[in-house]
Amino acid sequence: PQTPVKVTVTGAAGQIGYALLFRIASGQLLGQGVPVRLSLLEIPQAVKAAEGTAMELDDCAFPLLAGIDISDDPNVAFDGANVGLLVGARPRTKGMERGDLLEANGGIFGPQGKAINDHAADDVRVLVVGNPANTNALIAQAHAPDVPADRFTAMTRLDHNRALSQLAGKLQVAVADVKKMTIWGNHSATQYPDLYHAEVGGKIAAEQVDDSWLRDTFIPTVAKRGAAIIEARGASSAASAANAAIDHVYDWINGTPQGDWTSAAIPSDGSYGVPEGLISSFPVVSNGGAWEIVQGLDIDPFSRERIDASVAELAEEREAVSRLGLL
Ligand code: NAX
Repeated sequence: PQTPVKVTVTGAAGQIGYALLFRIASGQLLGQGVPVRLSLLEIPQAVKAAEGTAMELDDCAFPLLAGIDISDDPNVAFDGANVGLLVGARPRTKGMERGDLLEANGGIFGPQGKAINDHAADDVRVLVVGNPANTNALIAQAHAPDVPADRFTAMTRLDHNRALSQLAGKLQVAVADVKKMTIWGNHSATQYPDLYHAEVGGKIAAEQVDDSWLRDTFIPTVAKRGAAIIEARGASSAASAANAAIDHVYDWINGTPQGDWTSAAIPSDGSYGVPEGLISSFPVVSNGGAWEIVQGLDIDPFSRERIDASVAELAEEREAVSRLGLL
């Protein structure tokens, strides 16, 4: 029998964790037929809640679920991990300065990066969901010098899926008819969802919508969708975030479909003028193991300005965490 793939989920007792774990255990993360062992990392106060979730996972009797471990120690939780889903983070609370937020998260993602470095499996692949996701991924990566840098990624797949859905709704087509969507930059309000390369029915999406819709409705709707969900639901996106995490890892491991690409924040190699090393969102394909940035796209002046603004924000975040000694 196949050795189970070990998937470590941090923040396992949180709301994204609750939406994520059952889908992983059912086989949707790795593919049908691949057994999985779950490792749940929580802070001590939330271990009991994680145990409750584990009881429910047991009660599903998932045929692919080979076991569940729960710990409040990253060194234990990441031991032998093949996939790390870093969901738990310190949220911004009232009156908190940006520096405080970055510092609090440095205290989480630094030690987790080191634990991954010291204990994870050689093929470990990491997706950071917890915000500020791109910069948290950078901090974790900086503490894992023995792990190839490209194994650290951050999630912009939810933004990508939101963009697919908004465009499909506008053009009254199926989501599956939209190809080559791209989110560029930071998972923040400065992100740039790009319709100048997206295609619907083989034609460029930007040519099928008004400029004013693209600029004044589409971009802000995608970028501010998280806030709209909170306003409507009274809680932040959870099931859709979990779904995007599943999509990201599934495609990373199993490959993206021919003739299409997706969006992921991965370490820049300098492509498209994004400074090397920043973990920024790009159009990417996977060959079934590694992400590659789609090359050779022409960037029009409007897109250039938007990409540069979001990348500048990432560069500032990197500066700030570097000054705080978190890299
Ligand atoms: P919750 O507050 O429901 O859950 C977070 C969990 O993390 C809690 O159970 C907490 O105890 C745990 N935690 C905190 N510090 C930890 C540590 N050091 N080690 C292990 N666990 C720890 O938040 P939830 O709604 O699940 O969101 C989790 C994160 O995802 C947040 O940072 C949120 O901002 C971020 N998001 C990112 C998205 C993205 O697209 N990249 C979208 C959804 C979401 O907003």
